[in-house]
Amino acid sequence: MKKLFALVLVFALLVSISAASAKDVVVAFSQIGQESDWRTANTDDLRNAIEGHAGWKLVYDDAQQKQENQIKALRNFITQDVDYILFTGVVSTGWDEVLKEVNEAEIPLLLIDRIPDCADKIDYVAAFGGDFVEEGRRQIAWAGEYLKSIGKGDVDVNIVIMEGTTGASAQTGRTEGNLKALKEYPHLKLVGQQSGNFTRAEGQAVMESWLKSIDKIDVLIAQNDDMALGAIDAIKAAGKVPGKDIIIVGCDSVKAAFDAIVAGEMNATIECTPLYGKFVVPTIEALIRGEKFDKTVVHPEEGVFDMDGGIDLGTVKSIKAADVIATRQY
Ligand code: GYE
Repeated sequence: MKKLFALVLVFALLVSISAASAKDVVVAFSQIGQESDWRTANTDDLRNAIEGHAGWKLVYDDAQQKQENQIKALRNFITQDVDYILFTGVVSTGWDEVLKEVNEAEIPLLLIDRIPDCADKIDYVAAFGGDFVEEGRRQIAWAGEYLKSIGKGDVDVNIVIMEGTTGASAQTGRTEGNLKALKEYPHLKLVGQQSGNFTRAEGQAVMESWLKSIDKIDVLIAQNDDMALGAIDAIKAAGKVPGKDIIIVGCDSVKAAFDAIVAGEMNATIECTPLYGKFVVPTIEALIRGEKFDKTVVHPEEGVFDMDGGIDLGTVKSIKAADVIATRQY
């Protein structure tokens, strides 16, 4: 018995020595900040995926919405000689130099979420992110098709577009999709277009000022759910009924938006998933095995959720939020 115990002890010791001596895989992540529920879910998901992986370590940097902080973080990652870099840029321009430095340091780069404009000029392994132009198209198409479905397809309707952080690819892409799709629905009249910076507080403030300066607002398109939720507070404070007096379409499909839809205060949300851990982990595992990638671009499949379901947007049909709320992960 004693011998067996000693043997087990030696074995355990050997295992722990080999585990400690194996070099950790260091994955560094330059995150934009924490402006929205989407961003929190994105950070949590990647943190869990990487820290939950045996032998992997996360080096995390929150840039607090500042490009210069992100540039500093990337240079720090290079100095630390991390093994892999995950990157999403607060705005789409101004990354050429620092990402070339990442390339020169031969650190494999994985782009997630907002893809920088210089992507075609640099090397990266893969890019995982939403199809922002399509998301913007879906927002307008949802409003247009919904109005048709309630017999208001040929009534003039006033619409406002609340944009995300100016210059972020999530904003430029969604705005491009919004404006292109508006041409298909000539009864939707654009009466306001302003940034709410992807935050609840700014969404509320912009809606407050619109309600004072614009006579009639029928539809709010908010380029993320947080701004839509802030706007709901402003609409209520102005004595109007969100979801009825003003139709509200958000983007992201975070839990709080599902709650608002089920409560009848918001009409629809276009999904943009923040859950990239399931793409990033297998990619890094494959790189470790020696597999090669060449700028693989993946837009995850995404849905549209609303009060009643059944609105046909061509590429996708909406699903009733109440039917799937229990299955949502973020
Ligand atoms: O929609 C918004 C977030 O880049 C897709 O950023 C992301 C956007 C998301 O703050 O809520």
